Amino acid sequence: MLCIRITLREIRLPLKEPFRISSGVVADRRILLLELHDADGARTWSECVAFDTPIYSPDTIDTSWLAIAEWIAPRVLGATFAHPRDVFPTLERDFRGHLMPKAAVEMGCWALAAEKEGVPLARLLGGTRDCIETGISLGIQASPDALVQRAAAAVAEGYRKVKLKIEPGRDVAYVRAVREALPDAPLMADANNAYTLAQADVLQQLDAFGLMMIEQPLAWDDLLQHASLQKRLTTPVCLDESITSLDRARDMVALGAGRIVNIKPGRVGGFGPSLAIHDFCAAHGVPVWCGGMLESGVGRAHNVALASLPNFTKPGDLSPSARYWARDVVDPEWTMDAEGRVRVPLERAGLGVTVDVDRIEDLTVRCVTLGA
Ligand code: OSB
Ligand code: MG
Repeated sequence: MLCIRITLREIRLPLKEPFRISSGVVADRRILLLELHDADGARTWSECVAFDTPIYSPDTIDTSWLAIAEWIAPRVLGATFAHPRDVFPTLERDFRGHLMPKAAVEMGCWALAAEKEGVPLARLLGGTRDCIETGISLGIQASPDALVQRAAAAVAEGYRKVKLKIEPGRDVAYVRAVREALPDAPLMADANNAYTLAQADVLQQLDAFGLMMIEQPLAWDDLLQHASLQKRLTTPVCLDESITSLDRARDMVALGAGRIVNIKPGRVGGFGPSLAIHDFCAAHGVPVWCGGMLESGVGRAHNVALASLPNFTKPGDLSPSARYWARDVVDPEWTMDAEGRVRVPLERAGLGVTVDVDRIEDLTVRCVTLGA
């Protein structure tokens, strides 16, 4: 695998409606896309999933742009890797942090290798499924009634898991209202770090609602306090932000800090670390599922490929394109069937969808080409 050129592009893609989590709002999505080329004319795309402010992790669009241009791309461009799994160790050895830009380059290298070898990305990663159950993530709403409406519509559409974003003051009453309206629905909650251990009593009240899991209730980089919390809850804790590497997944299991892992490849530095976490969790009986970062169709292609691996046993946050965008940047757009499943595209090599380069050109606000 030899990548000789990477074009960085920032596009603006307005969300159909703003998405609110406990730490902030995403409205006009600024998206960093990468186009990667090898020496033989193969090319493909990847997406850096950082937001424009550090409301989720320390990475942002602008720090990621800098990190790729200054440090990450120079390590990869013109360097021969026997296998794309060798890219992450090189980046990890030389640079601290900047996991999302590392992931964007590393995942692009996997997709480039898939193109070159003529295999679907999902198969190069070791995926075995041909369709994946889909969950929806519902942002914080203005009232419990508004949330009930959204959740009921999602269940009617076929979604197999409904995730309710919560924060202090918009938690127990909101979740109770949804549970009363939808007694049998597969529900979960995601707090994006909005609580402290001192508020464990509120989280304990959520045990009454039969949630599949509660995602990242405490600090974004914490494991120890989550372990204390998990001991006090019957609902499984699922970690998202805190799992930034295989080591953190090992620590989670060793400490009992959670029982389920949300794997977002962008958060852990790419597919290599994602596969390692997937395999470790499988060996320890810990289910995983694929989270989302309000990606364009390019990032979704990478997530769908990863989620086709066997231990992704819970529905992924893989909503269809039309939920977020008036029009996506891939053809065909991502869709979901009436049973809430997204199909893994296995007919074609690489991403399995066509990237609409003309549309991306129209949406581009900044562009630079690195390499030959
Ligand atoms: O914690 O999973 C999260 C969106 C923004 C920030 C954090 C999260 C999310 C989501 C979106 O849940 C899931 C999706 O892309 O559909
Ligand atoms: Mg989350």
